[in-house]
Order: sequence, then structure tokens, then C-alpha cells
Amino acid sequence: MTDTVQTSGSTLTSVQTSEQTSEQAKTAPQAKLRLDYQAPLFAIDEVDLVFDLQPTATTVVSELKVRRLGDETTLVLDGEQLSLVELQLDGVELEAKQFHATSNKLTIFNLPSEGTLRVVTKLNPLANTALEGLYLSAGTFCTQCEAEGFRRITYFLDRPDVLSVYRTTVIADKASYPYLLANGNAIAREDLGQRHKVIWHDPFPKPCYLFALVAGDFDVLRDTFVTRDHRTVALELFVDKGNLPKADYAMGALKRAMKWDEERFNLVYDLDIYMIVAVDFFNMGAMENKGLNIFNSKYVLANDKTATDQDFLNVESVIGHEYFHNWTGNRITCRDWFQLSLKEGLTVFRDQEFSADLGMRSVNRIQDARIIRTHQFDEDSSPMAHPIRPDRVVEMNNFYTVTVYNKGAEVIRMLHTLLGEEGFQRGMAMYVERHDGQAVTCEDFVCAMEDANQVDLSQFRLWYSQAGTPHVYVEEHYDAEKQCFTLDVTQSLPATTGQNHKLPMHIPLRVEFVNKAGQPKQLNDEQGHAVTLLELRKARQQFVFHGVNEPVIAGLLADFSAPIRVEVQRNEQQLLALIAGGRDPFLRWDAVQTFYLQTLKNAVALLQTDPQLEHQALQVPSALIQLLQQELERTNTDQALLALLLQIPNEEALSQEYDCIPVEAIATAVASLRNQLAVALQAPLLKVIAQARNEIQSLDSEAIAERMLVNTCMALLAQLSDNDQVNVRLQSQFASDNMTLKFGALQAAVHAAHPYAKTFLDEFAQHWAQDVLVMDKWLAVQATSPQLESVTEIANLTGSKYFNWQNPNRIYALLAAFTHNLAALHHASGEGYQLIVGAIRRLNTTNPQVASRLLSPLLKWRKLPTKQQVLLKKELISLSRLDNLAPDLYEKVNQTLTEN
Ligand code: B3K
Ligand code: ZN
Repeated sequence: MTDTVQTSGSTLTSVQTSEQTSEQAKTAPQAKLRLDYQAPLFAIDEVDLVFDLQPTATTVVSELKVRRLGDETTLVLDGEQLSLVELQLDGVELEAKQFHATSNKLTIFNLPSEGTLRVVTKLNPLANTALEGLYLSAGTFCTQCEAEGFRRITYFLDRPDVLSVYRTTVIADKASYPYLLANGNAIAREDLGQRHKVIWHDPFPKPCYLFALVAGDFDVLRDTFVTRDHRTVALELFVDKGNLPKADYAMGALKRAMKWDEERFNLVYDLDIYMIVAVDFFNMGAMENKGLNIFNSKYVLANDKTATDQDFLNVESVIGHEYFHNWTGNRITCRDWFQLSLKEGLTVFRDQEFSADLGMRSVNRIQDARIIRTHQFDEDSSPMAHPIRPDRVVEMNNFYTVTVYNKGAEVIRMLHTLLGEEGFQRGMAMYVERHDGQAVTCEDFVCAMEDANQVDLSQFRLWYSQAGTPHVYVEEHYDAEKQCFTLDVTQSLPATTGQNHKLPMHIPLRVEFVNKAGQPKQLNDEQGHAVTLLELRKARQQFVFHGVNEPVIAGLLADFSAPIRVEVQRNEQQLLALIAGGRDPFLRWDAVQTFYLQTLKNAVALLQTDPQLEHQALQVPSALIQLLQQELERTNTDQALLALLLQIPNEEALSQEYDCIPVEAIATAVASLRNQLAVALQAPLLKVIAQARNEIQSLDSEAIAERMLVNTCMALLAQLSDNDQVNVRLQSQFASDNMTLKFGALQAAVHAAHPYAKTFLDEFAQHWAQDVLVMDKWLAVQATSPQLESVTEIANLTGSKYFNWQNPNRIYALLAAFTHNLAALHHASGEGYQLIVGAIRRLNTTNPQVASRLLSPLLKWRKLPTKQQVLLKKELISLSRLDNLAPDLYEKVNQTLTEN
């Protein structure tokens, strides 16, 4: 049977058959290679879009001003699941022989040097559950086009290096969709009776991934921002009706971001209006569409009744991130998707700096490092390991990763460390001056940094091309006679998928020194300047310091100055000296973490020889207890830092230390350390809680730090359910009106299997049943519990009224959270695998992007004990045989099963 498409006059017959479609689906998805890049053969200077919005039958009329850039006369436009209704060139309908259309491609032959193409497509937004392209989010029309979603709206050159000026007309029913929005400025409005129409114009040429459209009914929070060149920008925040009381914080964050970018980066907003729309159904956090950001409501809506401090901080950082994209991403965009880190790494760096300048720099830095160490290092050692600028991609959506984003940001930060703030900003200024309005590469960015600073970054470029986590081994020697201290440094980079041989990297290693008594010690270079930064460049390198009159200990990787693993032998005394005398907060925290890790690893080793030992396997060194006691009693300690010091590595972090992950021993060791710390420290922990000032309304750093500390102490104490004082405190904390404290108490109780856990969960659900974002916390707290008794509990929650298979937030809160619960996911029964792989199968057809996120933690099956390996491999093989396996899943499953 032939699919035929009616045009206004004739029947288009050059449309593919349905047999062809299913045939195509069976062929394996093809990988694209970075080095195959070719410049576009056509320009599309102007795009005029008209959307006639109907939930199940939307018509899109697209007029493209196309220009040939060379001799090629055949134009191939991208599409995905499209049905073509009409096709004209310069006002004349094309004959069948002049084009070929499939649902995934529109080929037009013999194109003149310039012309206007008119392409009409028909869409069903209501049926779009993948949330890419044009879809309905709880009744609101919205779009998501990055990376390749625009091709689900109309046929186009869907690649980031084709920049066009857009004019967008939106027509919809007036009563259901009073607000019709698109990029740029509204230039005309018309009442059409039952329906109405608004025309938007965006003067800045942009790639189609930045196109956006929204139609719906909202409450609007309006404000203004006056730029430093005295232009007034209208700020509009659109939220679901009734949500205005939760919108103020996001608006404040936006204004802070606009001001900060002017002051720190010298970058000023360009349009007259900046709109943000919050929607409930969204695959990621938010999207930086030009002038019209679309946000997951999770990163907009917040007040102190419903949001934790972490939620507020996340809102601020995501609002900042999307705003900062206006320059790093929108004005200067990516040439191709392999360059994604050009905009994402840089913009994450910028949002990290924004949060650090406005909040708690050292705490943020430790948290950034924790993300890299737990999640990015994990990705680096998985079959999906890739450089921050990948070389090979099957499904682009699989590369919005912690490597491209967070390691990408660390690479930018290393440039900042090497060049200093002034040098870095000189490079930024040159980058903007050279490339404003262009689609460029990571190489262009590095060249700007190089040229602005007259430095050679040739070796540094390896950070863009080599995947994997560099290991740096350090040995210290002190020669008392010669008063000479030496650091012997060796670096190596493990092989990763497709990359067996690696070259030494250029690594900035910040250092500081202490003596044995734990006092800071300054070591100087030959010119007499204090040494704070070593630049590693060779596989083996020696750093020699003269005039050192006593043995010293080096604090290595201060401020987490590179995304690397540093390996150095440290005994208890050395760790204590570093903790006592370290000036860098990251180093002090890191030394405590090393102490915990050593303790845990000793216990795991014992448990591996005798699993019967259980909790007796773990001996907490008395020096560690004493140290924590002292820290708890110091009156001048930074409370947030103290909280971080008291947080022991979790099961996932500990699993990083093993090539074969001893799942059960890890869980036992971590539980035992947590428990023993609670017992040993109960008095000072209770004292901290008793002394808290509880300024529950305040969001300043001190109040946030205090709540962090209270929650950390309570998480430990809740294990002591026979302590009445603890129980009274736990109950009163749960009764708090402040969500950070209330949720802290809930989490403490649930994760410690405290007798109050069930009552707290029930009360919480009763109170917050109507607020889905709050109920996501309720789902997550259960999914992440180390005390989870059986996977069935989580499976049952998928059937509860708080869960919804269509909504990514619910899936992330329950199922993605569960995939990070090491012991439960990898339970020897295999039930964890069945739950997650079952969910992946279900989502394969409805929302493959979300399915693919659930799959990542399963890719490391080769690192598991034999029993788990067998069970998980079986599940993965059966997944790989699924009919119509989405490319997102195909890429990962294939990679993990074929890896050597
Ligand atoms: N650029 C978007 C991410 C798009 C993801 C597409 N799968 C959000 C951000 O990084 O700002
Ligand atoms: Zn981004």
C-alpha cells in the first residue's frame, strides 16, 4: 500500500511506502563521526512559520528563503515522523519528479540559486509522548527542539550551523490559550473571533534548535531589568494558574543573573523582552530558547513551605545557566553537536561561578567535585566513556552527559586557573568579539584564549580529545641534610572505548604544604615566590624545593584544580596534619574523606574474607572520632563545611574504588560506619541541634549552612531510636514549617528505618498529596533508602497515584533515584534489574530519552560480582532484541554488550 498525501491540488506520489518505513526501522541506527563534518550546502536566511494549533491536528506552514552556497542543486531537508501536506517553490506547487518525501527526509531536486520553499506539515501534538518537537504539557502547547527536535515540526536543515531570522505566527483558540508566545518580540496581534493570532519576530539569526513556541493559560509575574546601558528589559515569568506565590524567587534569581553577567563577564542582554515559561512535562531541567526559555517547573516554583534550600539553590543555578546561554550558546553557538561542550561546559562554569560569587564558594566547590568523582569518573570508566568533545555519536540526546557538562566545566576552570581571572576574561572578550553571530568549535574557543594571552595551549587541547580520568601518582621525599623536598609525579590515562593509547595531559595541580605538626608551611620557588600551582606536562616529572628546613606534607589538588584522581600514600598522622593545617577547604574535606575511605576499605577487605563478621568488621580509628569531636566543638567552624565533613562517602562513592564491586560488603561497611559515628558522637551532635537558631524564613548562607548541619546531624542520630532526646528532636524537626528541616527529618527517619518512618511518610503524603513536586521528594526518599526492604516496595509505588509514567519528573524521582541505590539495584535476587529494565522497555516507545537515562547505571555490569553479572547481562541481551529499539537505547546497549 502506498501512503499518499493530499496537496491542495494533486496527489503527491513520491512519498515512501509503509513497507519501506518498517524496513528502515530494522536497520541499525548509524553513527555520525566528528571528523566527517561538512559545511552546509545551502543557507536558509529567513524562516516564516505559521502554526495553527489544535491538540490532535496542528498545521505548520513553513516558508524558507533558501540560497545555494555552491554548485549543489539537490537540497535534502531533515524530518522525523512528519507528514507532508503541501510543497511549493516560489509559489508554484512542485511536481512529483521534482522532489522525494519520506517521513524522515524531504529531497528537492534542481533548486535554483535562490528561492522560497513553502512546506506544509501536519502534526499530532497530543500523541507526542517523547516530549521532543511540539507537544502538549498538561494542556499547554510547548516545544523542545534541542538537539534535533525541530525536524519533528517541519522539514528543515536541522543542524546548529544553519542560522536564520525567524518570524513566527501562532494561531489558537482564545479561551483555552490566551497566551501565544514565540522567540523575540511580539509585532502584531489579531482577534479572530473564537481564535486569535500573535506574530513574533526574532531579529537575531539562530539555529533551529533555539526555536520555541508556547500556547496556554497562565498567571504571569512581570518585572523589569535596566541594563547597564540603560535599556529596560521586560521580564515575564509564566506559571500555571495559582502558582504566582512560588514564582518570586525565580524572578529574583533572573535579575541577579543579569546583573552578575554584566559585572563579571561584561555581557549585556540584547532583546527587549525575556520570557520564562514553567511547564510540568519536560525531559530535562530547562531550555535556553532565544528570548523564551522553557523550564521544567521543578526549577522555577519554590517557596519555603514547599522547597528545600537545595531546591532554591538549584532554581538559582538553572535560571542563571539558561540566562548565561544567551551569549554562550545563543549569540555564539555550536558548529555541530560534537562541539556541545563549547556551550555547555562554558555555561556550567559560568553558572558555578555565579552561584559561588553569590553564595558559599567552598561548599559549592566540594559539591562540584563530588559530582565529578561519583558520576563523571563512573562514566569515564563505563563503556559510554567519551571525551568532552565526542568523536562518534548515534543519538545526540545520549551526549548531554556529566562528561560534556561537568567535566567540560572543569576543563574551562583549568583554563581559568592557568590564565587567571584577568587572562581568562581577556580570552572571553576575544572569543565574543571574533565569533558573535557565528556557529563555532571548541577549537575556536581555545584559539581565542591562546591568542588573547599569547600562550601555547597545544597540550591542553588533549582535554578535548582524550577520554578518561587521568591518574596522578605522587611520592614525597625529604632530604634533611640538603633541606630539599621532592615531589615525584607520574601520570597515566587508562584506555577507554576506542582510545587505547593516550598522551600525557597538561594538568594544573594546585598545592599547599603543612608540616608534621599540622601548621601551614610556605615553599618557595627559585625567585622566592610561594609555590601554589604545579603544571604537570610529562608522564613523569619531578618538582624539587630547596631551603625546606623540616619535613612537609603536600596538600595536592587544592580547590579540586583538575578532574583527576590523585594517588598518594597517606597515614593517619599525615591526614590529621593536613586537616589541621590545610587552608583550602576542599583539601581539608578531602583528607577527611580519605580517612573515611581507608576505614571503609579496610572493613570491606575483612568482610570479603569473612562475611559473617558484619558490623564487627569496621573499626573506626579513634583519631577520626576525636577529630570529628573537635570539629563539632569548635565554635568558629563554618557550619556548612562541618556538615560536609560529617557526611561519609556513600555506597556509590565507595564502589568507585573497586574494579569488581563487592556490593554487599560495601553496603555493610557504610551502614556500620554511619552507625558507629552516631553512637560515638551522639552528645556533640545533639548539642549542635539544640543550639541551632532556626531562622527558618531566612535564605542567607548562614541560615542555609545551619540547616545543612542540623540535617546532617539528624541523619546520623536517627539511627539511635532508643535515645529519647533524639526522638523528641526528630519529631519536632518533622513538625517544622520549613521544608528543608521537615524533609531532613523525613529522610533521616526513612533512611535509618526509624520507628517513626512510616508515620512520617503517611503524614507527609496526606499533607502534600496535591503538590506533585513535593511528592517527588516523598518518592525519592523511599527509592534511595539504604534500608529498603524489597524492590517490590518501589514497584508498588509505580502504581500509586503519585506516580505517572508520562511525566519525566516522577520517573526520575522514583526510578532514576532507585538506580543510584547501589545495594537495592544490584540485589542478588535480580529484582532491581527487572524493575528498571521493565521500565526501560515500557518507555522505549513512549519516551526513549527518559528510558536511556535509566539505562546508564546498568552499563557497568562487567564490574559486578558474577551472580549479578549473569542476571543483568541476561536482561540487557533481552533488551537488545526488542523490536523497534530506540536509537538512544540501541547505542548504549550495543556499546556495553560488545565492549571487550
Ligand atoms: N541545552 C539544554 C539541554 C537540551 C537537552 C536535549 N536533550 C539545557 C541546558 O543545558 O541548558
Ligand atoms: Zn546548558
